[in-house]
Amino acid sequence: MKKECENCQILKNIKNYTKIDYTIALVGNPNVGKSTLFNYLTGMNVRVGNWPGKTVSKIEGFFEFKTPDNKYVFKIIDLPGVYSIFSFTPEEEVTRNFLFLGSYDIALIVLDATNLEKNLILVFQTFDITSKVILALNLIDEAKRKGIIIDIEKLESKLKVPIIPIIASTGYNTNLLIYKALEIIQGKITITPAKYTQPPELEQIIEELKQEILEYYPELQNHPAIKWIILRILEGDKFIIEMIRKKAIKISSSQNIKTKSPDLLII
Ligand SMILES: Nc1nc2c(ncn2[C@@H]2O[C@H](COP(=O)(O)OP(=O)(O)OP(=O)(O)O)[C@@H](O)[C@H]2O)c(=O)[nH]1
Ligand SMILES: [Mg+2]
Repeated sequence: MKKECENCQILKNIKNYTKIDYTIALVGNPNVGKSTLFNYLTGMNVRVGNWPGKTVSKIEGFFEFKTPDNKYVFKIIDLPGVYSIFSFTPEEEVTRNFLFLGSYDIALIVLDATNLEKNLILVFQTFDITSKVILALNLIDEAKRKGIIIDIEKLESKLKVPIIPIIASTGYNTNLLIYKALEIIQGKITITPAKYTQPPELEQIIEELKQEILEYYPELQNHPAIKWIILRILEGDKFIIEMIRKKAIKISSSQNIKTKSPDLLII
């Protein structure tokens, strides 16, 4: 088991800060404890409850994280819970648009340890959009009560992203979670999230379409989410198609792994 940063500290209810150092986007299926984690970190009191679909728009909060050498002000954004980011529902649209176009330094995906498999679609979809990700395996107290054992190291080696077991309702291991997130943001850990492949026929279609699109829109050449963009085009996603037509898709700060620059997106 990984050790917490013993001298690190989360300070909630912060009032006086002059600048925000980093932004975390909270992503996950409905009812996995995103708002519970948000409330624990920020000291706020947004709606939580044991039914899905409580958070319907994005909510911002702030906290400070003290390490032995420094202190950082974090903005954290609680996004609506979604099973996927195809943009079929208003919640999916909010979460998808923020993940793809918004300005954040890391996507923190909250997983339900009692229902892991159901969470993985969203995990892989998020990996397609950004490589700055960390996974929080929440509800491990419930999983233990139900006799569910998860081999975290094996799951980490498959997904190729750090996974931190937490209990959002008590704050257990949240120090370590934020410490690891900070290491990823600051490039101290480089991660390359696992990618899934489509059946070969579809992969070929994706590649052909990609070449065709790049001919007209060469600015998309190095876009890290290019495959995700192509899949959205294949689905007939009007919003994405319109953005490509307007040449409005640029690489946003969360997708730019090497440098921390302002959001480059212009709509
Ligand atoms: N036992 C236990 N319960 C938790 C934990 N984290 C959250 N919960 C409970 O799980 C339920 C759902 O939590 P929320 O924080 O509302 O979940 P959410 O992901 O924000 O849900 P939506 O906004 O609907 O997407 C609540 O009843 C919480 O009290 C945990 O670590 N352990
Ligand atoms: Mg919520």
